[in-house]
Amino acid sequence: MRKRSRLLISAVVGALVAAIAVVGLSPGPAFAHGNVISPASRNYGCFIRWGDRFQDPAMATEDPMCYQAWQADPNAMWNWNGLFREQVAGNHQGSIPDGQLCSAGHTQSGRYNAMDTVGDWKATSVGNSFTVQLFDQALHGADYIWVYVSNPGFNPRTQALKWSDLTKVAEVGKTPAAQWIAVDGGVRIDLPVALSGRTGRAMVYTIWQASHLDQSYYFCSDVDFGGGGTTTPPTTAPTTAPTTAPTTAPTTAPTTPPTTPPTTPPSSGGACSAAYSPTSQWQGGFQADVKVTAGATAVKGWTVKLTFPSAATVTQSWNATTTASGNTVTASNVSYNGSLAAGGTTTFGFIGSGTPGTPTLTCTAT
Ligand SMILES: [Cu+2]
Repeated sequence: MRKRSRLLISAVVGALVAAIAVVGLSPGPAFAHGNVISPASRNYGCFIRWGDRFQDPAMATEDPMCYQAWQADPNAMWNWNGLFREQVAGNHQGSIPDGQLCSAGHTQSGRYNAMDTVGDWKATSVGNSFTVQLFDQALHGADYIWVYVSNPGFNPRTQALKWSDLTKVAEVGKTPAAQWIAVDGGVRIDLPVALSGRTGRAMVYTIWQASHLDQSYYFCSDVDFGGGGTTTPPTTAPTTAPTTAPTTAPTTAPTTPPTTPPTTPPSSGGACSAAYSPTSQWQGGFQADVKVTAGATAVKGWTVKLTFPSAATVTQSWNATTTASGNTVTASNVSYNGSLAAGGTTTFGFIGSGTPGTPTLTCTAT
């Protein structure tokens, strides 16, 4: 990436603006993280637009880039706060190949790979002066935050992003979470960016080095500067960025069955096992994935019982039907993921309230 644009970026504003006193915040739990909420990053934008109706077939035509991303891995959106790498030691370019910037170099076993897909992602309309808002659910704070904008001529609809496409336009150094803006569910920091003469589509790329282990976050936000760009027809981008913290969970459970027909179940039952992975935690709630693995023979259905140390409530689940009673959450397969080949796996997830601790799991196959 070039150190500075020679042409069109007239001002580089690295100052952090408001630093509001934060009262009563305690250090965040290790499993919560964050994202750029404005201009919304690719996966956060897909989560906000479609999280409460991610099986709505309208997504395929209204928002095809989100559609391909949801199809590729819905956990990239449910876990919108987990797009990071560890142990990069500041060598961002060396760790992330060109063309993989939006997935942080296929991080997290490839969960976010679809963020790299080239196409017409929904873009946020911005002026030449705009603000990047980074939401930090875990009160990590920052060792530093670097904001880049793609150079004039780069077209995110037809080109994969490379490091050489980027120019740094804003940065902030060591900034503890106590100096960020307190918002619902975490803290936010605002980084002003001031450019000039920009039109059309561009990518904003944000690197957040959290003050938390060696954890580096990478976010692609599609923006549209509007105005006269010959390659830029207007888009149907959302015009209003979220100004408050995101909610931590979609509020409406999916009701539409998936379009993939269930496969014919095998005739005999077998054993299964289940493994629990907490993916996120915040004050008053948590999110977890459970991986179900069939045993030596195929199964045609499964039920996982999670017994927590204290009472558990499920507020949202996906890829399973869940019920909670006392300390126990019972999750059963849905129509499309009950059949597993021998050794086959599937994953379901849920959002719970409270802090019920780590469960013990049993898996029963049918
Ligand atoms: Cu974190």
